[in-house]
Formats: sequence, C-alpha cells, structure tokens
Amino acid sequence: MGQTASGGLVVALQKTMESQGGVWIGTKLDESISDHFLKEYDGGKFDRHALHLQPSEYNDYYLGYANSVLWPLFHGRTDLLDVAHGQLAAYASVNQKLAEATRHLITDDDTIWIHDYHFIPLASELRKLGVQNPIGFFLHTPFPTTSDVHALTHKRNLLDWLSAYDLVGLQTQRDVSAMIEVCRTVFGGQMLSDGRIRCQGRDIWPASFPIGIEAENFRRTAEAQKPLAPQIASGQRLLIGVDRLDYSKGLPHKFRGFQRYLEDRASSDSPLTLLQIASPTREDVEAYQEVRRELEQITGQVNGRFAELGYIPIQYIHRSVPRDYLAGLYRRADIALVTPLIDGMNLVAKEYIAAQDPADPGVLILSEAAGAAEQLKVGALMVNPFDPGSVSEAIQSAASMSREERIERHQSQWNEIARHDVHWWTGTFLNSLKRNAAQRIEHDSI
Ligand code: GDG
Repeated sequence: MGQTASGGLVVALQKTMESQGGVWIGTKLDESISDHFLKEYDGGKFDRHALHLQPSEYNDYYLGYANSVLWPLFHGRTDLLDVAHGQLAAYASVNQKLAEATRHLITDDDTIWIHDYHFIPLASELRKLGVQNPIGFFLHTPFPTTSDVHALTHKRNLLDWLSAYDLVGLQTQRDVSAMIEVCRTVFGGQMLSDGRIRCQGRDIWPASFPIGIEAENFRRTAEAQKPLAPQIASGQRLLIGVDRLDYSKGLPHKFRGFQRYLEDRASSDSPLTLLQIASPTREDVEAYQEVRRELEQITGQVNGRFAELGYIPIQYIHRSVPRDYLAGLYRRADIALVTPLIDGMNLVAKEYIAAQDPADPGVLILSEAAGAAEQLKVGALMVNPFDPGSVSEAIQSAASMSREERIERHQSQWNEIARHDVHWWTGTFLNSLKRNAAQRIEHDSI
C-alpha cells in the first residue's frame, strides 16, 4: 500500500526482490471484505502477499497516522500535522494484525527486512510472537530532528519500536546524526563503541546505507529509447523535473526559481522549457490538494506572463508516464531540476545521471536538502530551493556550461552511482543485519 507506480520505494524494492527472491508482504485497501486476511498475489519472480484493510483502517492508519502524522513530521512539516483520535490505535493495530498474519510464513532461516514509516512497530509485534530471526528496518525518509519529535504525543513508542530491530538503516549521515541526537536528548541515550545507542536499557543500532538505482540497466534503457521528436521540437532546450506531487518535493519553489530565471535571463538567450512530470499521489489528503492548487496557479501565472507563439515556458503534466519513456525524457533533457525542501535520498537525481549520454551529458541541479546531495554534490550545481535567485543562477550556469565541464562533472557522478547501486545497497544492508543479529543471538545465549 502507498506504493504507486511512481514511488521510489517500490522502484528500488522491485529490483531487490527480483534478484534476491523471497516473499514481499504489504497491505491493501479492500472494501469488499469484512475482516483481515493475508491474500496471495502473482509477484512474478517472487511471492507477494497483502493484508487486506477495511476502509476505516485505511483512513486512520494509512491516510491518517502514516501520511498525516509521520510523513509530515519526518519531513519537518509539523505545521501540516493532522492528528485525530483513533489514528495511533489504528496504526498499532494494523501492525499487530500484520505480524499475526505473517507469523506462519516465517521459517527459521528467514531474514526479515521491514521498510518505511508505515511499519515501524512491526518488529516489536513479531518479537512478542516469539520471532528470533534477524529483523532489519530501513527508513526511506529523513529521520526527524529533536524538535520535530517533540510534536509526537507518544514519543516513547519510537524507542520501543526501533529497539526491536537488529539494524536501523537510514539514508544518510545526516539522518544518523539526527537519530543519535534524538536518542540522546529525548531518551537519555549514550553511544556505545560499536555504534549502538543505549537508551534506558535498550539498544538502537543505526547506520547509513544510501539507496541506489540499477544504474547500468537504466543507462541501457535510456540509450534504447527512440528520439522523442515530434513531441519535443529539435533545438528546444529542455529542463526536466520528475516528482510525485508531494509538498516535500518543493515544486512551487522550483517553479518560482524558474520564473526568476525567466525574469533574469538576457533576451538573446534561447529560451528554456521546463517539462514537469508531477505524478499524482495521496490525493485524499488535504495538504496534497493544496500544493496541487498552488502549483497550478503558479503555472498559469508564469505561462500567462512569458508564453509566446510557439513557446510555452512550463509544460506541467499531472500524470504518471511509463518508465521507459521517462528514461528517454531524462536523456533528451539538457538540465534536471531537483529541488526538494528535504528528501530521504531522491532517486530522480540518480536516474537523470544514469540516463545521460556520457559524451554529451546534461547538468544536474540539486537541492542541498536532498539525501542524494551527500554523494552527488561534487558534480551537481547545488541550490537552496528556498532562494529563487540561487535556482535562477544555477539554471543560467547549467545552460551555458561547456561540454568539457559537463563531461567531467557527469563522470564523477556516474562513478558514484554505478559503484553504489541498488545491489550494493541490498548486499551491504543484509550483511550488516546478519552480523548484528548473530552478535545478539550469541550474547543472548551466554
Ligand atoms: C521515497 C523517499 C527516496 C516519478 N514519476 C514517475 C515515476 N517516478 C519515479 C521516479 C523515481 C521514483 O518515482 C521517485 O523516487 P524519489 O526517490 O524521487 O521519491 P519518493 O517517491 O518520495 O521515494 C525518497 C526513495 O523513497 C527511495 O528510498 O529516495 O527520498 O521519499 O524512481 O522515476 N515513474 C514513472 N512514471 C512517473 O510519472 N514510471
């Protein structure tokens, strides 16, 4: 659930499951049933099961606690918290039911890897049922700061939930630092020499594993795409943006930055078009409806002011496009504009790099607040999305950058994403998880 075709988590896990095999378990809204059950689906190269949820659970657990409390809180948007009675109870109860429904599928040799904020309590529920297997967690979003965690009424839950894991994987060093700080200041924790944090007699074991993409494969997909003419006129210089229409992605900020560029540019420059794919997401949540309205308003203003016959400054597409086609668009675009206000990683930045022609690559403009900045800052043009002037200057630099400089920047970024691809991510996470679990089991048996 929460796994639209355009979600970063689904894209990454699909590749992991295809190469590793196993069972992928999630949840799914089903209005036709009166109680839970775990149903099997055709997953292709791996098995797939889903716990069916009733509409009230979907509202309180998924739209409610997960996406109207945890998501905004983990993205520093406590102003958007929409806390309502019953949400936390539904969140705890769905995780408990999922643990009970899953228990019979688990064999002694299994390694269990739980993903993202929808399922943080799952390990503690499985432990209550006697599961001793290695259980790891990976958080795809940023880890919240101490001041944001203070906005949670039942913060102690976080400690109970996270300490049931043998490993808590985070995207970046920034997130590991945030977790250490929260454990220290909110739970009175202390760092141990092996990297664990001991809090009130319990241990949390965090480490960063920046998620990657299937870089080689995506490069080949992009290469294989046919030229996109006549949809995009030859000679038209293109900036591309690809984001779920989520307030964390900074879409209004991107459009205002582009507007500033249009105001600042010399009239002799050939005009750039911003092609923005904004795939629909969580449309039942009010905050998402608001950001969509804001974006449509800015698009109208910018196009009204700067369009000419044969030139539309912003092409805004509120629809999901096929992945192969997306790869071709990335390759065709001269510049990628990636401006989240905060982001766990941001796979779009990595996909853009992978899709480029190494002999004539485009330029990545990247927000300092994307997790991907830790790996890509050397080759990208870094911007502060809150400052339209910073975005405008980066667009001007990218548009006039020499081929030599583009090749040099691209090469360093390609090396990084090819080395730390999705298979590296899976392998290093699972190895660390097994090591930690072996240490726990050995310690418990003494
Ligand atoms: C979460 C974290 C973290 C987008 N539009 C279309 C489409 N997409 C694909 C992109 C990319 C994915 O969706 C988006 O991934 P991101 O990483 O940018 O963002 P989230 O969805 O927020 O993902 C994020 C990620 O998990 C992984 O850990 O990086 O920080 O928030 O793959 O290509 N795909 C297709 N059509 C679209 O219109 N086919």
